[in-house]
Amino acid sequence: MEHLLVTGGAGFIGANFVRQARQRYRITVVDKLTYAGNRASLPEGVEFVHGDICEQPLIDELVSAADAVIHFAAESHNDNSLRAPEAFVESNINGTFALLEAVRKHDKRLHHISTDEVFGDLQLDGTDAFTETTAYNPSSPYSATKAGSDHLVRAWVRSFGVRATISNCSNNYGPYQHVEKFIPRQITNILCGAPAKLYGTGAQVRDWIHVDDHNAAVMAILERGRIGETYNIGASLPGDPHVTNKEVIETICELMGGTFEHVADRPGHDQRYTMDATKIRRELGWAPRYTDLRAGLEQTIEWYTHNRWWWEADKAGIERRYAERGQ
Ligand code: NAD
Ligand code: TDX
Repeated sequence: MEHLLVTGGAGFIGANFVRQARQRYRITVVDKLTYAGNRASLPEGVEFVHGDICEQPLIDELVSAADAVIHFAAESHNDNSLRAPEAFVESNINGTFALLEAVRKHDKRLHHISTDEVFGDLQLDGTDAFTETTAYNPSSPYSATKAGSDHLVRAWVRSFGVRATISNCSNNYGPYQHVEKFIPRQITNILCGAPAKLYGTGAQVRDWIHVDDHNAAVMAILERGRIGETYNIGASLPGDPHVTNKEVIETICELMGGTFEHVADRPGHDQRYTMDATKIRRELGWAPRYTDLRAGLEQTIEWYTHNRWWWEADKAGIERRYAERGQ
């Protein structure tokens, strides 16, 4: 494998992946540049195609020229999926379908990036975690479309012998994440002199992982994963204490000298995600390098502080939309 086609490479995780993978591979990025895509997140010199993964002829041509496809492209924000779900069905389901047809036709390797949210949520006071065999039970339009895309990938593996793998990862944080998402929204609020905004009570739990750890796991699966398999990716270990949204926001406020306020809760808000990533640790020898969330947050705060040029143009519009919903 020498040449990777990276879908959604101008988004948060995709751009960080390209930065990591370009040392070892020739890379072509295809990205629609929705509000979430930003060419400035990509390093100079990466081949870039401005296009939609739903366009079958374009995708066919790009897939035929590559050795493998890493599929990040998706509508990714739960809150948007509650307001306008159509684009989620289109990009996440139809887009994955178009890619699957192309990799089937040209017999190319595919790695499909998915989320822990396909499993639904867990009770706040429990100690259980999602494994690769947990039944799918998505809550939001976003997670339902990601679940649908995972099912399509599995069906194309079984029915047509497509050489694909899937990973389901927990919440990512790090540089180049859009300011609509939880951690960058709070950091940039404080940088703008506004309070951080906590949905509801903030008792909800997410299993935070640094984006570089996620991408190192993706690389391990691409290079050593077993075809047809699904791998959970998450940084916490069984028995680790749960980290609530309120604790994350308090840490950010403490590190930055800011304050926070409670705002309207998200309808249907998933309570807790906890990943059991034993399989990828055991089979592929992957382990996260960022095991201290506070240190990872400090580094992320530093990045947003020194890269205002990257996020400032998006900030006011995003906050206006949140304000319309009391958030
Ligand atoms: P993002 O919203 O930052 O980036 C998505 C990118 O895909 C953007 O550049 C956008 O322009 C592009 N895109 C969207 N629709 C497209 C289309 N039809 N054709 C071509 N390009 C299109 O998202 P992200 O946070 O980087 O997430 C990337 C992937 O990882 C998604 O599949 C998401 O479901 C998954 N994921 C994200 C997280 C997380 O915490 N952010 C966790 C687990 C899994
Ligand atoms: O301002 C906020 N205040 C707040 O309390 C925002 C934007 C969010 N929240 C809460 C909601 C969630 O409990 O923080 C938590 C994280 O919210 P998001 O960043 O919107 O992430 P989440 O909905 O958990 O989904 C994320 O992880 C899984 C990604 O956006 C998905 O793409 C990924 O699949």
